[in-house]
Amino acid sequence: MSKLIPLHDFISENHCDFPSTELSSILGAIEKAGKNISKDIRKAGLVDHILGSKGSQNIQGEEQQKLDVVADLAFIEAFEESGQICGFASEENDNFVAFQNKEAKNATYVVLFDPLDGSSNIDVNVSIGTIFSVYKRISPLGNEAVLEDMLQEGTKQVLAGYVLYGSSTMLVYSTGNGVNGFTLDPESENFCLSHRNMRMPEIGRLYAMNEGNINECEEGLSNYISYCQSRENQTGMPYSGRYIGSLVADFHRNLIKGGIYIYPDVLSAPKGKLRLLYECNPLAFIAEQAGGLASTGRKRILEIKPEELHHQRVPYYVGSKLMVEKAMSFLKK
Ligand code: AHM
Ligand code: MG
Repeated sequence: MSKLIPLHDFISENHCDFPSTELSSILGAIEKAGKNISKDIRKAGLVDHILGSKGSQNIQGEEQQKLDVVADLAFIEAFEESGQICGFASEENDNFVAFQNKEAKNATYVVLFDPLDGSSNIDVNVSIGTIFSVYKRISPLGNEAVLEDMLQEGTKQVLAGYVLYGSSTMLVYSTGNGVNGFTLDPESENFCLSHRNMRMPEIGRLYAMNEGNINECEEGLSNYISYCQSRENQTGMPYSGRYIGSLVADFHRNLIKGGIYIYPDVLSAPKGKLRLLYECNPLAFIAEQAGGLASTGRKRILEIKPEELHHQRVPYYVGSKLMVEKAMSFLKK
């Protein structure tokens, strides 16, 4: 077997993908926190303090922490320690945070992240993931980060990706020059290059949507789903439905095999469920970098100007290029 290439070596060999050493050390912080969370997840059922709801008490009367809070803290600590981040916003925190020390005020980047996506799967041993997005600050160096630093269009991302805690743990990222994937080697505890220059097939045979919502969405979409299930579709055979309910896992499978993931606007979530900044933008960046597409059904995700930090949700169609284009053609303009 050929020699494994650890992430650190890959970054040194491909330093032109990283416009600055600061950016590579941010990826190093993500790598470190991702490894720690992966360890926690692997023993989640065995350790009292990481499963269960925040606010509940364990049998000794101690407060239990949800795994997503543990993950949030691990990433924040790694970002702060890196000294390269002036502020962050996370799905788990009510507001964005500007780090206060001098080093941070002179740092160039902000990070937005969802520490552990797929909350309904956390306690039931199904794949979950961390999603991250890095931007250059707009505010002047030497000052605290401000809200405008966080509210940038997805096209401005300089680094984005995810850590998938699945049957193996993987780190997938892009700096805008293609997509590479690394698998955590449990022996050396290094993320090693396993998926070089990932390309999403232009078309696949998989569709992923919570079909429990089918009667709650627009007619064009239910017609598209019927098309997926028919022999009239682009492959001449019904597609297979695959829905894990963890966006990162559904996305990753489609990235490798080809497919489409849809979370539309529905009656119970009139703007869609997924958050533009924490979930949709980073994966849209990866999708496009791998040759796929990401759209609201009407508009390119990466061109949406964010207006609010937490509540901005969008309908989401992401995956293989020809499949997303076909789905869009079923929707009213
Ligand atoms: P979360 O941020 O609360 O975990 O919600 C996001 C998740 C996605 O990972 C997943 O694709 C979707 O919600 C599943 O939602 P639903 O259960 O409505 O199908
Ligand atoms: Mg989430």
